[in-house]
Amino acid sequence: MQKLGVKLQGTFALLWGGVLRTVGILPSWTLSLSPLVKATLEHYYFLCGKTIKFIPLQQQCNGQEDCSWGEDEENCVQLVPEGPPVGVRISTDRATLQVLNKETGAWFWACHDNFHMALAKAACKQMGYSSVPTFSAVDLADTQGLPLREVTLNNGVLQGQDSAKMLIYLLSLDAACGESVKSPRVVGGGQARIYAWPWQVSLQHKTQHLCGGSIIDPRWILTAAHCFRNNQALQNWRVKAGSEIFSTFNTIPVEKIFIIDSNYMFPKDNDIALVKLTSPLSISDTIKPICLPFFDEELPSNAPLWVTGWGYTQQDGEFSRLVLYRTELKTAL
Ligand SMILES: [Ca+2]
Repeated sequence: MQKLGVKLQGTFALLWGGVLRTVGILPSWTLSLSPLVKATLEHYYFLCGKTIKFIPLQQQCNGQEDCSWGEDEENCVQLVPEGPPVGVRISTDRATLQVLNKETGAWFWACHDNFHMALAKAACKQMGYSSVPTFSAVDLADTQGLPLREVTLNNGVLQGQDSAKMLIYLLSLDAACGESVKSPRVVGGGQARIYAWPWQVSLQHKTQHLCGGSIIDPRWILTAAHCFRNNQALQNWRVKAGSEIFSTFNTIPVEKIFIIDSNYMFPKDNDIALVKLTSPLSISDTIKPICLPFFDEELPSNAPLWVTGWGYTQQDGEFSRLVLYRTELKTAL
């Protein structure tokens, strides 16, 4: 293995020198390499583009800038420190809006009085939604001990002011989720159809299936942080949606990957990652978003739980392929 590394270094240095003499322009050298040589180099080395310097591939995304300009750390999994909570949230109880008083840390219901579209858009933007919301008033029989307050806008952030009015508004986000064209789903374990689980995607690393993921938006996939434990370079990842059978055809490159905890070597509470795609998925019968739970969502006792994932199967002892499976669990609440 070590001999191969030494030999490659000599090979690319020789090629590099020859190309430099041939084209005379440093950035053009890669165009002159044969695909085989280029693929071989990329298998062992990372090219610092601005200084035309090779570094061992293991030094890409290792947390240290080994290229003079830090290119080796640019397209990697990004750590997003856990920050303060978003100042608005929607209760699962008829999708009513709550706003956080950041000074006291207490939540209050948003009152419908003087509420307008700019406030609704600001609330959605704070929660990460860009679509245009709709809203209306609704009587709230049970305020669960939270006060009602009119809300105003301050630098794009909703804030409350004292109010004795008793109307609350209902916010409706036009984000269809959790719907499949094949329902109800078959009870028990077995091979799953993508029509029944259209949010299921395959995360592929160097064309190998490594993890499953769920579509939460045409540009975003929810998955586990530990999938990227040893695979932090973005260019090696692609996402396949809309198929229950493993395929590397028509996969989508990854633009960014976010994790919220650097200590994700092993699955734990914060084992969550968000993957942003370079281009949006086309929503169809086989590609649809899953629903995220509301902050106060509680599963009823004995609610069915489903787990879907990819695994190999063998048919007639000859043919092996990676297919989507599902199995049913039971809550123990
Ligand atoms: Ca590095």
